[in-house]
Amino acid sequence: MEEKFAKKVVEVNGFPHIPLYSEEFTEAEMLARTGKFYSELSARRSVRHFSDRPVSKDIIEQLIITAGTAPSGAHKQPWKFCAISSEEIKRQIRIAAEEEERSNYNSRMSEQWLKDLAPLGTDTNKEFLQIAPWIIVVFKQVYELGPEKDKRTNYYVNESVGIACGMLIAAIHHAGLVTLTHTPSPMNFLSKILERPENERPFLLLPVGYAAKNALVPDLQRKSLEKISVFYE
Ligand code: IYR
Repeated sequence: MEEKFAKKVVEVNGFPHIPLYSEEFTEAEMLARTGKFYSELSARRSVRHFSDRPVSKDIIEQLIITAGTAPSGAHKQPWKFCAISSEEIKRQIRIAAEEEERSNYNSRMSEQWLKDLAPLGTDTNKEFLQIAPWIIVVFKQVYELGPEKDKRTNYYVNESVGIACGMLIAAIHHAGLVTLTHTPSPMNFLSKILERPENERPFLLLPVGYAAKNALVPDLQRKSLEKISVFYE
């Protein structure tokens, strides 16, 4: 077993490389695995009703480190995950998010937008921000700060952080927990409350926890394979 994971470092173009470790499956195994994975992820739902049941920091750490395995432009890993269980900080976030949402729902959002959201039952009340045991706020690092405070470029930041968030959401679901992609807009208040440096901008806010007992979710349908794909064979 040990040898399988032993790192044999070789140089390619002057940079260290290691042999790829990857598992191979038979066609039958692959079909079973992809089907099971689809079935697991297709059970994921955005949930707005949380239980206040605690989730350990160990779990949140594993979820974040999983998200951190995402690919990123030039491997710059331009993300920062702020995990908040402090009641006081959650309270501040809720108050500020609800204030922005009041402007959104009462004036910034178009009639059409409000109509599109109606089936989801969203409104300006964001009590889940206080009920969920954790809030993860994902920041994108628009540039990197070097040791002399020099600015170093990051690449494909939105794509990279978006992928990491997708992986985080999948990991949360896999853990048996629920989340919701909440995007109060504008989100600058999060930088202030969490005292983030100038190179970090809020990207996505995810309350994380157990679903409330008897939580209801909208009866949504997902687009079929035929609708979402085109094959060129
Ligand atoms: N940010 C608002 C509105 C909202 C917008 C979309 I697009 C959604 O899919 C859901 C909500 C809110 O969180 O209520």
